[in-house]
Amino acid sequence: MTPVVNYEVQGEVAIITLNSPPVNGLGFKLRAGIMNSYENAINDAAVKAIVITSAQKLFCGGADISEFGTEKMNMEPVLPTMLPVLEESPKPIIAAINGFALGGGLELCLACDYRIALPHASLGLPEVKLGILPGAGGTQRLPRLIGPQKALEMIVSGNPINAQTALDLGLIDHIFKTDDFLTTAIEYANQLIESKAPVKSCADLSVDIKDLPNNFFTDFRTSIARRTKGFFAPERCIQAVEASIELPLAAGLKKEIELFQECAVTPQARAQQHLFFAERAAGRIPGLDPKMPLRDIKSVGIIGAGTMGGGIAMNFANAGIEVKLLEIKGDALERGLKAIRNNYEISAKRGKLTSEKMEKSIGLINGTLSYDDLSDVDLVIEAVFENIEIKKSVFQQLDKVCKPGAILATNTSYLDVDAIAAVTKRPQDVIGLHFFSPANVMKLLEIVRATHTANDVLLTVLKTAQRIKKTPVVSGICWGFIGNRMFEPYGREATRLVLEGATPAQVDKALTDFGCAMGFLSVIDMAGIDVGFMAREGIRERLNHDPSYQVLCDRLNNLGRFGQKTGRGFYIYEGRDRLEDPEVIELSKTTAKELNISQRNISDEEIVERTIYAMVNEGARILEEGVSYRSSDIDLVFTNGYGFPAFRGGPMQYADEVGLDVVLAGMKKYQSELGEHGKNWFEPAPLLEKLAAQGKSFKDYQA
Ligand code: T1G
Repeated sequence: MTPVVNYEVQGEVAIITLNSPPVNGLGFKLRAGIMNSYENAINDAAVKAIVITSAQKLFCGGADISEFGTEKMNMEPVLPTMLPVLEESPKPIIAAINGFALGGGLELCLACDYRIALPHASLGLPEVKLGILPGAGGTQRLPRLIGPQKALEMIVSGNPINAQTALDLGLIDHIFKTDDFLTTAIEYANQLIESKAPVKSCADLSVDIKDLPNNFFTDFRTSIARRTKGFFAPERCIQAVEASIELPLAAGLKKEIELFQECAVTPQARAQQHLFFAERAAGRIPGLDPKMPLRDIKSVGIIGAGTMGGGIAMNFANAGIEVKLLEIKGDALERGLKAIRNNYEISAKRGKLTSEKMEKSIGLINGTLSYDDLSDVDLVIEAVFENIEIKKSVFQQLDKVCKPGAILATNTSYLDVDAIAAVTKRPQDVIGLHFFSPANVMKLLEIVRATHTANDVLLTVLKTAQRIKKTPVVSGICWGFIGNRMFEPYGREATRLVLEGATPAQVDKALTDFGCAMGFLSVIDMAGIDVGFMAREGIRERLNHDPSYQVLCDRLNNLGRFGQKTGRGFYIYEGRDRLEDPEVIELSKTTAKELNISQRNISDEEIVERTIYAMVNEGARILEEGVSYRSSDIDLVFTNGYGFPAFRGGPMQYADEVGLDVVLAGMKKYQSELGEHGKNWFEPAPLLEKLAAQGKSFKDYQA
């Protein structure tokens, strides 16, 4: 068993090398190994300086998140105990940062006397993204080193800074361009010894507030209010940094631990840590060897230069991949290319990318009107009108012109990928790549594994999804795949509640108060009531027994009220204003009367329960059918593609937190209390019943 820490002495320098793959997570063993090595160095009279470095490709990924919630996390030496000991070392300690130094990994560096880095190193305190805050001195030491403004921005955003920025801020002492970082670090340590460089401690520093604007913290809170709405940890981060100004280090560290513990026990922290591991689990496909040879994707063809096709093209160009964008009409192609340039110019104006990067990306996207130009591409993505016949004819064309081994993907959001594959002679090369609009912004990519999709095709597109910085989630074949299939019952309940007497604004506010980015009725107005109507065409026979199913949407559609695009849907749109529409409320009243549905006052709690439980119940069916490999995949779909609050971890995580017994009881309550509607739609999924009876959670379920 290789030790997680190597210790050696070269001359007067002790070297402590972290060696705990994959990321030097500061679990109990590594923490104990560091402190044992430190004791050796302190007790060795020959040692005059200590270098801490890493044998991994990065320096340290922080505390071991997999220890959270276990007793190992509190087994001494814990970071808040050990770092002050290092900070008070009588011998200078040098942190040699060879890559990422994140969370506790950066806090370890802050407790050292000197910090040196390679040019590509990256330093950050991402704890807030896990629903917590730096709990080992980061909120106290960082402001002392780089000032409260920069420190607060780093801590509340959770985003890392590069080595040059760290040098400019005074967070590190030197950047070394070297192929032999260890030798360089030892030489640097010897120089410190020769020059009798002093040991340093943050305890001797106070936070420099001479340039701090008067209302800095109040203004900072206002500036982050929108993007941190509903999150618990950001406010505690601010309080911790305020403490760094008001309190001496030791007292500030105590305050930091109190605030850390306040965050650590919240459902939000569990939710965000759940999503952290979910992102990494999504790439693991049961039964597939991740080391299988993949197809080489050097160029991509995209069919359709509309909003989706253009957005998809930008993803690949941004990753440096050549794109051929095909349209059948010249003017449509021109419009598409113009829209792409316009999108880039908007981003450049916002400072999100340089003009040279913009030109480079645009230069990688070339338009064409001929399928023949796609004969050499490695991957084609069809993004034409959502009509199965049109898609079939496109795939027949692609089957003729594309080279053997090219991957043929459809961007359909709910049509049958097997039916599309069946018109080609190469169903093994066909897959679904469901991008979410706007495709160049939304992170979610639903990968639809069709019945005959080859394993290497699946793994190749998973890898490619990571290259274009998407969050890929694999779905099996069913109507609506994972997202839209679960979004349908959620939307059914939202519109049904309007029939039963809630106003669209009340339904939407209940959902945004729950944490959703937008309420369903606002979403459907934005996406287009006509789009939803067309999508439901594919499941009409399943809905016929329920005359009230989405009847309001159908009627608005037939009235030509498609939503934002026509200025009226569930709401009236005047400029940027979204206004309640008395005509819709009247329409719901008359429709309810027609259908013998009695209207009543409805609580926000009922709105949330009926919409979210209906979604969760469908998710249970999806798991049971094997359409999704794991509940955390479903959570990634909704937190990355549908505006479900990340601080709740996704619908399945939320249900696990509430308790499946509570969700089941809710389903049964509505099943019995809502008459015909309840009987039609609140039948609990067998898996929900089974897991609830076993006292288990969706997280426990493996297909
Ligand atoms: N703990 C446990 N496992 C971790 C981990 C961590 N900190 N970081 C990564 N892993 C696992 C990950 O799940 C995956 O496992 C494998 O390592 C490779 O990860 C006191 C309390 C470091 C930039 O938030 O940002 O310090 O899937 O695929 O792309 O204040 O991992 O192979 O089984 O992401 O090279 C704060 C989180 C902790 C950093 C490397 N630190 N990690 O990226 O590899 S809280 C973080 C990352 C804390 C202190 C507090 C990235 C990375 P598997 P990967 P990568």
